[in-house]
Amino acid sequence: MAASLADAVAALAERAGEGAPLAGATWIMRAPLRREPAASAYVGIARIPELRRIDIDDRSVAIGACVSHAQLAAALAPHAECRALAQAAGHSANPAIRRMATVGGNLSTSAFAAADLVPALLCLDAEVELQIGGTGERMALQRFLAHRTSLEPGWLLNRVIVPRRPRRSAHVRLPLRRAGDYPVAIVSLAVEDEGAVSVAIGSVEPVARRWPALEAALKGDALDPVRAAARAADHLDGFNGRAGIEAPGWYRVEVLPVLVGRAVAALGRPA
Ligand SMILES: Cc1cc2nc3c(=O)[nH]c(=O)nc-3n(C[C@@H](O)[C@@H](O)[C@H](O)COP(=O)(O)OP(=O)(O)OC[C@H]3O[C@@H](n4cnc5c(N)ncnc54)[C@H](O)[C@@H]3O)c2cc1C
Repeated sequence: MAASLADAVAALAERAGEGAPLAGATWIMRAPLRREPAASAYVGIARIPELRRIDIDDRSVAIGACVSHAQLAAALAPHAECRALAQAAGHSANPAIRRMATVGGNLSTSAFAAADLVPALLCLDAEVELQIGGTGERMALQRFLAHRTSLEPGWLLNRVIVPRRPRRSAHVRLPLRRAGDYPVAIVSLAVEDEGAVSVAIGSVEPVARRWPALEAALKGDALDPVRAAARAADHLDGFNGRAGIEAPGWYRVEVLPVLVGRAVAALGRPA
């Protein structure tokens, strides 16, 4: 169990790619069920004080990688502009998992398409801070998602930075049953006061992503749920839904217009 960030980075470097970080362990503990091999060593990072902090100032919310989903939902409750992220953290999994599961684990698990925090953070234009080969690097979350499987072994995600801007946001997910299921599809949506719209989709394709065609179609729109759903239905062409045990790929794509309508309805009125 590492006591500091420096210790964790050193321990991972020492194992030269044979070791992996262990945070809340809620994903790692199920490796045998997924028939995945365990790493030959794990470096515990959950007790590192700087990875457990949430720092909020006028410009940004900085979230340590080992902040749990439950901690994040509680800390963001008073901050309306981060509502999509608070909802994602507060409605994922179940209460026991939310107490253990961390932000860093959610973003770092490349084989997990249904991660709730990823689309919420994408629609809020989040950036990540990493330790790679002993140096710090900051990059847009979208870029991290594209590169996380090819980073130098031993990398560690330190923090997630969410810029604070006047905006409304919402996170809508569709599980097939009520509790404990991974969502079939996720829509996270943010609307800035001057009309810019961000839409991110999770669980539909192997990796969550923004939906630029719909963002352009909704920009400056008065944002009515029915009209937004119709615009979403006009822009489904670029999606290639993934097949999985909970749902076939075509279904994940077909439910998106309904979820977009629900997300717009969930935004509430402008302040
Ligand atoms: C019953 C159940 C239901 C669930 N439902 C949901 C759900 O509805 N929505 C959802 O989003 N998730 C869900 N999950 C998945 C949940 O495990 C992840 O969301 C969780 O956030 C993973 O975090 P962790 O701290 O437990 O990661 P861990 O299991 O500790 O690690 C996961 C992976 O990330 C790596 N890692 C961890 N931290 C870092 C870091 N800081 N830097 C680099 N790599 C790191 C580890 O090496 C490992 O490869 C569910 C899990 C269970 C067991």
